[in-house]
Amino acid sequence: MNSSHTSQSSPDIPLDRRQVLAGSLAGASAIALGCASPSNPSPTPTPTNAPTVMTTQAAPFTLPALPYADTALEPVMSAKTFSFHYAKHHKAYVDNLNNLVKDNAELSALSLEALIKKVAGDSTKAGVFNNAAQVWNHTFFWNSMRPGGGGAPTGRLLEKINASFGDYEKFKTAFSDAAKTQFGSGWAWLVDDGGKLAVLKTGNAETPLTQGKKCLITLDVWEHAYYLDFQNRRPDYITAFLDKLVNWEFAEKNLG
Ligand code: MN3
Repeated sequence: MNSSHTSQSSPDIPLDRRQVLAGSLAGASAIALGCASPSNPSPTPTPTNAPTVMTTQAAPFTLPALPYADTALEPVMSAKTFSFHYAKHHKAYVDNLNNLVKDNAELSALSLEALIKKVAGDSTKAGVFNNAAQVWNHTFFWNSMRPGGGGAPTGRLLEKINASFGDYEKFKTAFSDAAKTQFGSGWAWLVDDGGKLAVLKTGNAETPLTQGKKCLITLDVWEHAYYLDFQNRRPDYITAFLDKLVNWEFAEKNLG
């Protein structure tokens, strides 16, 4: 645990570094949750709430490559955290989801986003919803950060934040409060709600996708997201996200 701030990569990380780098070079617009191959090209994407992450691919879903190397966010978020949070937690949601829908022709024909919306609120499909939404939320979260990120945005996004919250500092306070006060596991979000930006928090796997809101940025506040690097200090993790990691270019793309 005391090696979590080292910049050295751990030998036990089950990631193909070349694949991760390829994902980084390809850029966020090429991130796919499906299983595109040269012989099975992706269909033309249709507009979604999150066009830079989502595709129209149906099951079986694959774990998308990280948009940067697993060491790229050190020392704030360590490769060791990625070795668990991405390579084990995120992967498990993908595997669980594929197992849950593989014998259901209707559900396995849907894109991830359509699947999430289809089963939301259906108590008989809670397992499908939880795993599908966690696949989507985590992919969105990796893209909500970048090396050298953080600080106030500029341009159109800053204007929208100022118009919606008063100024950037008031936004930071609102976002931090939501992330701190989400009791137990969940997520903090910046969303576009009909042209006005808002901060939300959701529990467990819940996502603003199902509320018809356009997601701009998210922060995972499950303990597995920060315990290796920050132990119990969730407020320090939130501050580090906002000051050093948040990817405002991704948020601006999501504004559309
Ligand atoms: Mn997580």
